Amino acid sequence: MKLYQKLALIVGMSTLGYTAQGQEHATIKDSSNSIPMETRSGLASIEGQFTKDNNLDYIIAAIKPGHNQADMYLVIGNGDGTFSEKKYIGSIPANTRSGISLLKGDFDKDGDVDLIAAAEAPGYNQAGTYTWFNKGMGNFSLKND
Ligand SMILES: [Ca+2]
Ligand SMILES: [Ca+2]
Repeated sequence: MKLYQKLALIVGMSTLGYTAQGQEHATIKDSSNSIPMETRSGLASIEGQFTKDNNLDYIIAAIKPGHNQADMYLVIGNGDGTFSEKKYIGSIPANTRSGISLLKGDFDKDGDVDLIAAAEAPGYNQAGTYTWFNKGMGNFSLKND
């Protein structure tokens, strides 16, 4: 095979989403889910059993474009590697250039997996930490009532 033929093959494979070594590399079209995200900002995700149906779910959070807040979304697992449509959980204050941290655990011991989210508070040199209580089936609230 001549060099120009090899190069054409490599270019062709790249446009199909394959590298020359055969590994796949995703394009945005391959994304199973996407959320709005400020350029050059932080992103966080965590897996967990947030809906108590034995199908693993995940939560993803990103800085909302043009806003000093991080929006969090629950993506509910179908149990076969696919996921349902994302569901907006809520937001926390976050600097547009901040990173985000997510933790999970049943912090109030009621059987539902809760969420702790933290990010740099806009205008402060400190990170705010926010506890979101799972009311069951992935409905979260800052109030534990
Ligand atoms: Ca689940
Ligand atoms: Ca709980």
